[in-house]
Amino acid sequence: MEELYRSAPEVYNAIMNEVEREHSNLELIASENFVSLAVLQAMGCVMTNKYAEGYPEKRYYGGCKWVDVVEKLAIERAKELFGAEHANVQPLSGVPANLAVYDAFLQPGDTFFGLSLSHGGHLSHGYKVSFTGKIWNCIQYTVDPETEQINYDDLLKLALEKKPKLIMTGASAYPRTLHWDKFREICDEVGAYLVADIAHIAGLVVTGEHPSPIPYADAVTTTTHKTLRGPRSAIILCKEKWAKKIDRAVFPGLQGGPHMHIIAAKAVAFKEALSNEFKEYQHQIILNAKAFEEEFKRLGWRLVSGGTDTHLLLIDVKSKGITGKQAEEALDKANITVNKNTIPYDKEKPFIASGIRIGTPALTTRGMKEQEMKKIAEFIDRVLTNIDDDKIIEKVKGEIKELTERFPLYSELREKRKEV
Ligand code: DSN
Repeated sequence: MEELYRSAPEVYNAIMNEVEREHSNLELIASENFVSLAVLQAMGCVMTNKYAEGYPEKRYYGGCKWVDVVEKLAIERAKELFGAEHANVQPLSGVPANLAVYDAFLQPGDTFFGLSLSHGGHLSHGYKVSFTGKIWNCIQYTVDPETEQINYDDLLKLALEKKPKLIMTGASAYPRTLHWDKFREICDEVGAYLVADIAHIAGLVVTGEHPSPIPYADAVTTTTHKTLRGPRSAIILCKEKWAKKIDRAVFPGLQGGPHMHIIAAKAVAFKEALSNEFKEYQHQIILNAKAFEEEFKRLGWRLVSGGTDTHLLLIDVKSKGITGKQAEEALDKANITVNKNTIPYDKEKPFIASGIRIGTPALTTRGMKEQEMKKIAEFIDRVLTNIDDDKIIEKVKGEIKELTERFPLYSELREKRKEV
């Protein structure tokens, strides 16, 4: 970072402050993680300089010999990792990946289904303020009011009535297993494409901790920076018969030049994800989430759907009289980072929300295990049951400092920090 320090000290300083923040906070945002230094180095490489519209060996620019090497590696590793017939590694992020898939399978105005945002879905699954809810006619399905889980019989009834051309599945705040075989049956009943957005659970899927949609879905999208622990980006996987449609939708349909430095970093991350350590890491993510489930229940918190099968939990903080916003702000003061989140049938607006979402991928990367999760659940409980007591919050913050010092993050960067 020496050159950065010399040429843009104010940016260097902000970056180093962020390194310090990541080290000294307990990161519980379920969609975040900490990449390896190898992934970071690839993201900061000279391939950012290169235009490479097209696909390997079929580019619209000269000089693509070495970017072809990394894109082919990323494609082959993605196919191996997911057991997929075809991979497109060019989507810039999750929303563009979803847009490309809709464009491949739908005409403007066609009807598709997506899980409602406040029931765990994502903006790009057809929410009204997203382009995905404007270009296409999206009908949002919901979870069952009793179980707070997807009711596949109700979904079939809705599909028979509305006849969607595509059903988007997957979620951003759904703590339970997604049953791809049941989604497939519903799609077959009405002749719809099945698409799975596994952004949150991709790491769990490739290591067998969650069932894989690959055998069932026509296309699968995923970001690469959540449980998969790669650079901030996305990929699309599909059956060979859809390869051309998907590739054309990504380029030239939606995007121009692919970000080759990020594709290089995806190739690095996919190699890491093929390792045994990654398998153990994903298993620990689940053990840690289960430890949270047990401890939060013991402390008397209501968990949406009663618990978790994945890396995340939704805590209904309104059941103890506080809003998600208040909870997020109080926890922030103690250096615990979470996000407020609506819960199914929430009466609060998304900016206030009745819940918080917490996830274990980032802390598990730091090496924390079940006993640390139990301690952290207790910290959260202490803050949330004393949100107006700054003394208690300050005390918890002190205990968190001790904990984070025992699990250092990015020491290589922090030790070389220069004063600006
Ligand atoms: N923003 C991501 C999340 O937090 O789940 C989804 O894209």
